[in-house]
Formats: sequence, C-alpha cells, structure tokens
Amino acid sequence: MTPRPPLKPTTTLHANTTTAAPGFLTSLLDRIPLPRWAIYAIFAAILLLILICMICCCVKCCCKGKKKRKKKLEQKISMKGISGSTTAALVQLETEDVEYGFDEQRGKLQYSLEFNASISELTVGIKEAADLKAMDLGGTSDPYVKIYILPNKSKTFETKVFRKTLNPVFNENFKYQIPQKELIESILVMQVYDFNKFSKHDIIGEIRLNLSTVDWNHVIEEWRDLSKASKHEQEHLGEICFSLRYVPTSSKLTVIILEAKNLKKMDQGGSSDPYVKVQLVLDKKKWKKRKTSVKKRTLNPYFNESFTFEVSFEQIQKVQLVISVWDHDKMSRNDAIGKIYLGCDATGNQLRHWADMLSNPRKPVAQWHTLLSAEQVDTTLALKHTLKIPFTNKNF
Ligand SMILES: [Ca+2]
Ligand SMILES: [Ca+2]
Repeated sequence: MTPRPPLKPTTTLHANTTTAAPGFLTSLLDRIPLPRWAIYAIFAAILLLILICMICCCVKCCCKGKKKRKKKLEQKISMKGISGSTTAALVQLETEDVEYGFDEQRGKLQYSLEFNASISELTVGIKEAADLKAMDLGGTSDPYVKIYILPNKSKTFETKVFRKTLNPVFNENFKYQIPQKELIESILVMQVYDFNKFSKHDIIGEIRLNLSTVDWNHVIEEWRDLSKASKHEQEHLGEICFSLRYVPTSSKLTVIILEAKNLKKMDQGGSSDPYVKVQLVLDKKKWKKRKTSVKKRTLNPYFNESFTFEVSFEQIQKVQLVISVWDHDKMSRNDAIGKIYLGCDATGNQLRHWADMLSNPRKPVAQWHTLLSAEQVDTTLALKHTLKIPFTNKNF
C-alpha cells in the first residue's frame, strides 16, 4: 500500500488554515473539566439561543416594514380623497384639511329672525354653532355659514371663517330687503361649511326653513339640528377643456378654449346656450376679460377660440386665471353654469395645469377640468390672502 505523499502538499496547505483550528479545538475541549457530551449540549444550546434571537429580530423588522407600508398607503388614500390628480410635490396639503369621519351627527346652529314689515327688511342673525361634525384630520373643522333665500337666490351672505373649532360663535347679522308677500313664499337656507385651504370646501350640514311657517310677530331665536345638505349642492356642472401657453420672452399668455361636455341643463327644454368667459384677476381686481361666442342649444359645445393676454413674468406668478361657463339667455340675466380658477395659489388639477404651463414655456398644454359652482370659487377667491402688488398695467 502506497502512502499518499501526493496528497500531502494540498492537505498541509489547507491545514494551515483549516486543520489548525480542529487541533486547537480538541486540545481546548480536553482542557475543559466536563464530559464531551455536556460541552456539545452547551454548544448546541448557545447556537439555538442565537438562532431564536435572529428569528425575533427578523420578525420585528418585517412588522415595522408592514406598518410603514400601511401608513404610506393610508396617506396615499387620504390624499386621493382630496383631489384625483393632486401631487404632493405641487400641493402642500395641510394634514388637518384632510377629510375624515363618517358619523352622521352634524351639529346644531343657533339663529335669529326678525322682520320689519314697515321697511320690508328681514334680519337673519347667525349666532353660534355647537357640536359640529369634524371634517378635518385632528378632529376639527373650519366652519363658516352661507345664507341665501330661495327661490330668488339673488344675494348670498357668508360669515367669517373660524379656524379649528366645532363650536364657533359667529354673532353676525344679515339684512334682506324683501316684501312680506314674497317673504312668506320663500325658503331660508343656512348652510354650514368647512373651509379648506387646499381643497373643495365641504358642507357640514344645513337648515332649510320654510318662512311661511314662521310667526313674524315675534323675534325668533332658536337652536336647530343641521341636516344633510340637499343633493343639488353636489350636482354635476360639466367639464371644460382648454389649452394654456406662456411665452416668457414676449410676455404672452395664450388661452385656447377648446370644448366643454356634459354641461348642466339651464333652459327649459333640457339644453343650454353656453359661452366661456376668460378672466384675469390680479391683486383681487378684475384685470382683463374676454369671452367666446355663444353656442346655441348644446350641452357639448366646441369652441376652439384663442385669447392672448400680455402678462409679464412677474405678473404670471401672481395672476389668477378664472374660466367660467355661462348660459346665454335672451329674455333674462345670463346664468353661470360653472367656474374654475388657475394660478400659483390654485389647487389640485388646476394647479397642475398651471405648473405644467410654466414648466413648458412656449408649448401649449391642454387639459380637461371639472367645473365647480361659481359661488364656491368666488368664496375661495375672496378668502384668499393676496399680496399687494402694484397695478402696473393701466392700459386695460
Ligand atoms: Ca377644513
Ligand atoms: Ca339659455
């Protein structure tokens, strides 16, 4: 039998690294005053302990990851609730303005009514509200009250907005000039809204008061529970598509009103005669205004009309572009079907369109927009804090 000299070099080579350890280990084990089985048992127990520790760490890490993902998902969902295509980068959402809450308790409102027949004057007092429904994250709302009289909705009043409270004390009076005969055929509507800086204002609830049932010989002051707002507040007004183009070098803003669809029926006979007003507002002042032609009897008008305004680069960052769709009426006042506004202080889809225009100079950017109620947009515009900008262009 031949020994295995050829193997030697390799084994010894490895021995330097691998067999030295077993040799050392055996001598070490020999030195421990314990039987071998006991040493192996202790060794196995230590290994088991390490393994259990590692498993625990892994489980903990996984749970944390899941929680984070869940949190992110929740944030995504709540942001979606505000406006379909709002991007966090474009719109800084105030977390307290994110909608939540499902319970139907809307709260109550205290109001007063007084009619002075000799001068045909109705005074509506909005006193206070209590236990209002929380519409924002953080369990609060930013309430204000809107007041109008039906069927002749000529004048809409609004109280101040109270930030972060469910028990606002308004104490404001509003006066209507209305003959008694008309008064007793009217309905007084008082709606409590939640103001949101970056999204649509939510209606908390309303009171519809049939004025024929009121005893006008006394001053009325009472509390009443708010009920769910009637549907027409959330009615569909239609969509509009237009393109925006800004050329900074020549200070030209071009708005092309392309088309509208599914417009609200405003006339008897189930149609409308739509036209579009394009308005620029600077420093809360109506600055420049143009309008399209009237399209007769259609709810899906095609315009393709272009308007160019001179707007400097400084002004484009402060201007508000207000687009409103109107129904033309031969016999009576034209009615606003819907409205939206764009600008650096706009929100959601509108801000996105404006930002797209600014980041793509010289390129026309077209987009569809859902129309909002004219009152809502006017309220938002009026409530906006605008910077005092010198009125530079006096040629218009
Ligand atoms: Ca709010
Ligand atoms: Ca009409």
